[in-house]
Amino acid sequence: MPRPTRLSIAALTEIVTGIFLRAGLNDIQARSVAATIVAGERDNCKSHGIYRIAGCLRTIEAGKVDPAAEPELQHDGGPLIRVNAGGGFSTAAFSVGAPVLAEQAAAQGIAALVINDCTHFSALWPEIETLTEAGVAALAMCPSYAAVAPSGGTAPLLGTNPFAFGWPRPGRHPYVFDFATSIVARGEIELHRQDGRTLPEGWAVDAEGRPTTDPHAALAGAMLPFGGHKGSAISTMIELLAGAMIGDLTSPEALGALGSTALLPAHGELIIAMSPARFAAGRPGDPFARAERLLDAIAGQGARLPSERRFAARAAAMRDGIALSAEEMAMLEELRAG
Ligand code: NDP
Ligand code: PYC
Repeated sequence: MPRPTRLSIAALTEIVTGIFLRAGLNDIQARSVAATIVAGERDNCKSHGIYRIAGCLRTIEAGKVDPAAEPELQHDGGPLIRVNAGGGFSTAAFSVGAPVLAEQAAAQGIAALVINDCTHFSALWPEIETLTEAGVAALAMCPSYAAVAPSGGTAPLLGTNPFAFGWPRPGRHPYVFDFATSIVARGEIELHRQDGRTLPEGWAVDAEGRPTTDPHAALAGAMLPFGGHKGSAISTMIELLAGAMIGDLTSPEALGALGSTALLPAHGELIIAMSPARFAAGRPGDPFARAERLLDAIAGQGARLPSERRFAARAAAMRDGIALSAEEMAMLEELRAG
């Protein structure tokens, strides 16, 4: 097996940012999209790492993203903050809204950030970590495009709808989980197809609604929600809260507007931030100390906390660089050459 090439985080960030600037994205979009993709690669979250660059470029070339969009912040001083992404990437809109969200949550106890009219492809944990670093707990969710059959159904309707949560742990990595409400992210199925690997059973059905382990058939058919009716219900909640409630597209509407799963979907996102200090004020016990007792007890049973694998991968990447295969380096070179 050939040895991987190791790139520093800064070097990979420069390459990926350069690709997006050359593709015509303005500074805020190029830098925020590159940062989330490099974070995915750094933390060994391959389904949202450099493999996503090609999809972003296809979507830009198809004219489905406004490369010059400047996110517009709308805030009247209350707990509801809105950023209109103006047809640009969600990452740029989040970078504008996040400081206001964290400040309002700390001041008022709870605040919500609504992002509208954005193209969305990214993992949610980088956003959650921005908020836990500011000392607030956070929930984030968004629709995607119709790719998942509801539990008991047979055809794509719900999105892979990611759901993420973070809790700040002073002096330690935060507690963070971030998962698709389908059994896995669609990106994971696409990576199986790309690498010629069959899928584990129970991930998907084909276009006729029959169980399949063939990634091609799965992509033409429907993915399945995690946890049967429970994942299906959480996914539906995300359609309602982060689609209908925020005045943006649900997953079937997003697919209808885009007309293809080969491009990245446009819809909205909802992020809710809460101050544990404000919620627990006047009650016995420090919420952070109590949380530590619970989390330590979980780990004490030998269970791993979500994101531990990511934090270990991050530590290794910061020490040794990000390991990229020959194929991945060739892909980056091709994308750089345009
Ligand atoms: P995974 O199933 O790989 O992981 C989900 C979560 O569970 C992670 O926080 C992970 O931590 C944790 N976890 C995994 N195994 C264990 C274990 N044994 N014990 C404890 N915790 C565990 O993720 P998905 O494939 O569901 O989703 C991947 C990404 O795709 C997410 O970041 C999501 O935001 C993104 N996504 C984005 C979409 C979009 O529309 N923008 C749509 C769908 C998904 P760890 O990372 O440390 O393993
Ligand atoms: O991996 O399911 C996914 C996904 C859809 C849109 C962005 N990521």
